[in-house]
Amino acid sequence: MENTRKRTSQEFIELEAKYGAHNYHPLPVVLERGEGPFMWDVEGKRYFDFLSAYSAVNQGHCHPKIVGALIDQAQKLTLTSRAFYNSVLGDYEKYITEYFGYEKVLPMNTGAEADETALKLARRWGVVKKGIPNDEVKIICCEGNFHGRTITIITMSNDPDSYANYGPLTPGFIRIPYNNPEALEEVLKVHGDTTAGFILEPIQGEAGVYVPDPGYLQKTYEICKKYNVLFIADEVQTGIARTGKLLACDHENVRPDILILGKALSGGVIPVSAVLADDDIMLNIKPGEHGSTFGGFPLAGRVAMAALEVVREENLAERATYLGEIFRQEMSSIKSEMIELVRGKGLLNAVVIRNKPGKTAWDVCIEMKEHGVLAKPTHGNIIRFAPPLIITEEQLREGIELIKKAFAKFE
Ligand code: IF1
Repeated sequence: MENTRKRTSQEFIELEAKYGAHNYHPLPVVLERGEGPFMWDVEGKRYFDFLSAYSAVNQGHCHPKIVGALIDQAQKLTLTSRAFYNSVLGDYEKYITEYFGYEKVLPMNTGAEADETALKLARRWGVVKKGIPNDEVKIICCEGNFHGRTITIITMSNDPDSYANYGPLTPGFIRIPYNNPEALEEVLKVHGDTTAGFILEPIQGEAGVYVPDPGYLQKTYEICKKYNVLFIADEVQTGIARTGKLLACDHENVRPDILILGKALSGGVIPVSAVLADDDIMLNIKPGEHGSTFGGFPLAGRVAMAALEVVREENLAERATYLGEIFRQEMSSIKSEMIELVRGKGLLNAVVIRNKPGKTAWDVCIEMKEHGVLAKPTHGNIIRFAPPLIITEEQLREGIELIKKAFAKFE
């Protein structure tokens, strides 16, 4: 092993370039410690984390209660597989189903696995309960969606970066415009009899924090009920208090037939995802017909219960609402020709950048990094801002001042 000389950021970046797949283009910063709303790089520089690992770190980095649950369980029993029972899963299943108000939960690990599980549950319900011929089952999805990176999930995408050149995709999907209830009704008039579900993000994250018009969730939910189609909400990114309510669907009092959770379900400590539904949907999958080695393992159960307790104990939804108002107000006050608009809900916000010749959203993110704030562009000209929900008002205002200084560099 090399001597104990501290390696530089550049050395870590070169290591990844040499030995790691090149499936990302990260901002040139190498982080080694996180606490609350902050991360520190290997040179010891502190940053405000305004991405929160795409809303996985809502409870803040290394939350002591969540890490404590992890450490405690890790010293007892980490994994049994579902071949056997364990002393954590039942308590976790009771806790999370009561927490969100559903009869059953199917525990998985990543968001993509939870989305895949939701699609299987919907298709299985469509065949078994709605009587749709197996090869004709359809799922309706939305333009601009992001639900993960598996072959079936990228089939739903209309972003070539997600789906192009991966060979034949999965049949059975119809894509409609987002934020357009009429488009859903039109498709269901034709395909309603063979459609099992409608899957959507209540706010489209990757698309650039696209907040639909008020009433969109309620109207599409009602259309789904009219045609006996399951309303499937992917709250992997918008859930767990991020938008100012426990779930983004709560803003319109819509109760999804299938609820998909991930990311902050574990506070960013280990991958934990979950699909919630009632018996009529959940019990169509029989023993041995779906699963995962780690799905619902004891570590996940303890970590997720701690992460959900933090959401309540620290009033994260209320904080997201109050602090989000401040963020949008302050960002909208910046006089910069690069800022086209500011949009969002709770602490899930985005700034649409008007690129200048030779100056793009990426350059703004690099400048923000220099000023001690980390965020990353999506789709080239949109910067998503999603700090941990535990950030204090004072810290948020300090971070906003740094963001303002970064934008000032382009005037
Ligand atoms: C990457 C995007 C965000 C998600 C929603 C399911 C998943 C995600 C609404 C899948 C995951 C992550 C994936 C990560 C970057 C990030 C992302 F840019 F890719 F699109 F957040 F917007 N549903 N989103 O946002 O969950 O399997 O990742 O646990 O792939 O680069 P996962």
